[in-house]
Amino acid sequence: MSGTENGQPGERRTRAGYVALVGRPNAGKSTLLNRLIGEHLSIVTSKAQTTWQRVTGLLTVGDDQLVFLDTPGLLEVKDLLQRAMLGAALEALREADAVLLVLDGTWPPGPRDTERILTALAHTSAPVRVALNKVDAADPDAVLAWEGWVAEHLGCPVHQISALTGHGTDELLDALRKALPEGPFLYPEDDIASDPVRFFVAELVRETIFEHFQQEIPYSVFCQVEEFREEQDPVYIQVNVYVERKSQKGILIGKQGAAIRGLGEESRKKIETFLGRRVYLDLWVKPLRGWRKNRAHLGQLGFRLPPEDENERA
Ligand SMILES: Nc1nc2c(ncn2[C@@H]2O[C@H](COP(=O)(O)OP(=O)(O)OP(=O)(O)O)[C@@H](O)[C@H]2O)c(=O)[nH]1
Ligand SMILES: [Mg+2]
Repeated sequence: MSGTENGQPGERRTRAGYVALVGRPNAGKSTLLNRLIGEHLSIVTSKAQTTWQRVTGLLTVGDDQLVFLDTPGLLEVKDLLQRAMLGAALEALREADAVLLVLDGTWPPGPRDTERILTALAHTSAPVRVALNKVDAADPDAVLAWEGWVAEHLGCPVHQISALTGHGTDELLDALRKALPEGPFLYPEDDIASDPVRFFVAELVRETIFEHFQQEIPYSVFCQVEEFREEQDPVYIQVNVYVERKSQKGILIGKQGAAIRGLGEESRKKIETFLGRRVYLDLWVKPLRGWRKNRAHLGQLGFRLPPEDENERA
């Protein structure tokens, strides 16, 4: 017997697995992913429903590799885009080796949270860990309410953390490492991301749109890299900015192009920091009528949709 089951003496015993970050919109999932990875990988804004697709962040520490899956918030589905968003969160739960439920300590739990969170967790049999986030700004009554909620529904310990300041995140990471199954690494040790660079570039433009515009505009816009010429200096990047209605094109462009110029400048700076190179950013605003509700458009924009059902009004 060569004794491989328990490893040869001196052989490296590693743990590796997928850790899905799930929770209510705006709970701080993406902030926490970025904190754990140490990079601004997943876009963060003060508005709810910022993340629309799964974002993978890789962290290798010692003999452990964590493949974090940041997901869209568990929301009430009102249109086809939101179906795709919820679908992405549930898919991550089904693939997860461990689940990190992120709770927002600035708001107490409500009856809808209970239903949404428990329905979502029914999609996984993986061990669940709980982070009560935003303790730097939390309301003590909300913290107590969440602790009672977790004791009642999940019966597991609660890690009080602040993804913003880093309070408690080292201890949380230790707990997540212990929840990983034994197995070989899934990615090279130095990698921090597995999504294409084009995805991150488009997301940085979308993040800036969330910051610059109010009301329905952030939720009506999707960005896609159309051209990426990295052999040039500066790198030439064309991003298509799709809007739902023609009237929104005017808002994005602004008086004499002032709004789009500001958007372009700020997005370019973020992309330059991300790529570590000088960038020429070309933003093209294009109407794509009702794309949020259109199965073909969503497919073309890279969203994966669950199969059609009779309630769908596309
Ligand atoms: N005070 C405080 N604010 C936080 C903390 N973590 C996140 N936030 C803020 O909460 C807001 C939402 O953070 P996100 O990371 O985008 O939340 P999310 O859960 O990814 O949201 P969705 O993608 O919309 O589901 C941002 O304004 C963050 O700066 C925290 O620990 N403390
Ligand atoms: Mg997010």
